[in-house]
Amino acid sequence: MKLSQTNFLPRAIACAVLATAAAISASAQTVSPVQATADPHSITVAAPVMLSGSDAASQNFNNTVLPSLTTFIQSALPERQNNTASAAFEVDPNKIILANNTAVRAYFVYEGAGYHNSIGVASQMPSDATPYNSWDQAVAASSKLIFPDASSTEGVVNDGTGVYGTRTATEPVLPGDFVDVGTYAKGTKLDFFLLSGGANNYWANSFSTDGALNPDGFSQHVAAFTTHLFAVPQLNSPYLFLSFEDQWGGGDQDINDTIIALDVGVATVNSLLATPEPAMPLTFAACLGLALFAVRLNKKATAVVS
Ligand SMILES: [Ca+2]
Ligand SMILES: [Ca+2]
Repeated sequence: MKLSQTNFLPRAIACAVLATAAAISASAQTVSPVQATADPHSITVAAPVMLSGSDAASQNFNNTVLPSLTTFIQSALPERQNNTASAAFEVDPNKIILANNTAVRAYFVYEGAGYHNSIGVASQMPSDATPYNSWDQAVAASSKLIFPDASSTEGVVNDGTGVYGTRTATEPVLPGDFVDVGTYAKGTKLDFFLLSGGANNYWANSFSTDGALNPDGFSQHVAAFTTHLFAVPQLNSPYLFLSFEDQWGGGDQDINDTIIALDVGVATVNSLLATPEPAMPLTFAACLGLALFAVRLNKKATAVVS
């Protein structure tokens, strides 16, 4: 009797633990035990940061995207080099307009920054007024913080509070940690912003995907690319990557100080790919076209004169 009781209890506990673990791995997400406490500009926090790999979607992201993405970033967006003309930036981040009603998820991917940056999003319908500037956008009613402190021990600058691969109070995220940002209606335009040093500075500078709103005159604080550019391109992918420059005026212009991945759905990504950002070669081609046109005009004029 006594023996069977002592056997039963540990077995029952073990069964309960196993059942709980099975339930978690099947569906549940796990809230990260380390949440940043920063609240720059008193912006509403979208949702808690969830642990990398704690649901099926994030496991899929970790397995199918993150390894190729990390390799791509290392080769295409090197630290402290001017990446403004990089071919990596294939789509215009100022044109993220949802093709369907969409539950948007953001994954932390990379940081190559000395600052402890915050990342957020504001949303606009076509009828909404355009914000006056990037600060106005960051404090708009629709604005939400996604990663209040996008700093990681796996980043370029480790602040010394933790070893590689750990989450600490001041380096709270690891690659693959994610936030379910919210569900937005079809036609919503998403404007992402970086608050430079936002985790340490309540009145941090805000830099928007809409370059026209940035008060420092540097229009490329946010650039974007997709899985199409990987060594093995992934077609019809729902992922879009935003890469941020955190320094006033552009600084070193490496545009890799914080990098996040967004799951915005295949239709929205394909729509962005259909309207690529005007890249340097296109601009050059346009200039060349104008020059040839001018030469032709000049020839015609010469022909008339002579
Ligand atoms: Ca950097
Ligand atoms: Ca930089």
